[in-house]
Amino acid sequence: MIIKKFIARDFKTAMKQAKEEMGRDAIILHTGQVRKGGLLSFFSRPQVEITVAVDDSLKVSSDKARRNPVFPFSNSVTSKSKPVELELAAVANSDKREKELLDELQRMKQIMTDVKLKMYEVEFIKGMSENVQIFYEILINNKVEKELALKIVNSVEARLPSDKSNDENWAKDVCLHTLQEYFSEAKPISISNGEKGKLVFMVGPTGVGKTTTIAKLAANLAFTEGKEVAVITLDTYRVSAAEQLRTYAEIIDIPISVVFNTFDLEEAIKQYGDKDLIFVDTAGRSPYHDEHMEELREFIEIGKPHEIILVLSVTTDSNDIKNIYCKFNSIGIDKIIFTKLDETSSYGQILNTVYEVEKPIAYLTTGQNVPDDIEIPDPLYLAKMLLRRDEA
Ligand SMILES: Nc1nc2c(ncn2[C@@H]2O[C@H](COP(=O)(O)OP(=O)(O)OP(=O)(O)O)[C@@H](O)[C@H]2O)c(=O)[nH]1
Ligand SMILES: [Mg+2]
Repeated sequence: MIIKKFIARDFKTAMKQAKEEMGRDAIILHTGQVRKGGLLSFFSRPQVEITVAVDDSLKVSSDKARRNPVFPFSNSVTSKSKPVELELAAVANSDKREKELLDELQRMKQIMTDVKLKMYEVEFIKGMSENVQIFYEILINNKVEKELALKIVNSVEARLPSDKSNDENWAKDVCLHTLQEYFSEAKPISISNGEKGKLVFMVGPTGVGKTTTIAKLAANLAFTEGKEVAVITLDTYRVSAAEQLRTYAEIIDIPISVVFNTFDLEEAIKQYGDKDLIFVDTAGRSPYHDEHMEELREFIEIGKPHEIILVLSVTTDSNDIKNIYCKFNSIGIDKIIFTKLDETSSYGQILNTVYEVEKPIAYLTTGQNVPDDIEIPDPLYLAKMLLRRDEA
């Protein structure tokens, strides 16, 4: 990349100079006015300064291209000395170059958008009261996405009475109130009176805590609420996976079936028809593995669950969470469980996800202990978590 400044008495002249020297592909990075140096500079007429950039590799190749234009198919007629393959290679090269150019432009566009967003952010935040600026920092440190954090603090600022803008407690209350509005009421599994055979599928990527969460829920429902619970596992890929659930089932003293195909699934569901709740544990799926997703879809079509719960770990990056959600949502998702809250101090992923996907949270899990480390979060609890400062 070559970057150069051109100064002239007006914009047209500066542009002409730039084009002559840098070529037609040059991009303007900046324009402004300058005065010539020296004692009398203050009284002199301002001049126009433009800063332009050009990709140097592009300049050479485009100059060459202008000197030796490529006419893809004319050579086979006009010149027999050049083999056709050479011409094709030239076309392929020029296509490759064009793609590189487009990629480069795309990258520059992204940089400019980022710079614009940064400038907008600085200006926007500078105009807010100090307490709101502090909350913005807390949200960002909690990994709330920038655009969402800006939206939130903008509402907070608008709601904060002007005579209370320096009152930290007022600002905090308004912030908590605003954040709560981004969360709907938690929707834990509920079993209506007389309802039998409620079928709940637990799905999600590998290792997020599906089996452990089923064990926590089954134990709580059986011990605390006196419900009759059964579990079915479709995770037959690893012997240890079925054994893990079997061990929990034995401790809780509930029946378990290991199911290998859709026929067995139908049978097991019928068998447990008189139970209050049937959990179906599924094998961890890479959402990018179409074959696995298809298999899961078949089980869901046959099972016809009352609820499908997607289990996500808060230790997963927000963008990955969104991709995972999109893939799993093709089989239908009713609720979300976020796990491993004990493994992070930033909870922005939760807000970023529910804001984007608009699905209720059923539970949060906060550790490996079965059955204790599970909670039903209300919106105030979630809002408080997001305003927690990392004391470290
Ligand atoms: N720290 C922490 N660990 C958890 C939590 N929930 C589950 N785990 C741990 O995460 C690991 C994986 O848990 P599993 O329940 O086997 O996860 P899974 O989603 O069933 O995994 P696959 O069946 O392999 O896809 C285990 O070591 C669990 O103890 C949690 O809330 N916090
Ligand atoms: Mg499992």
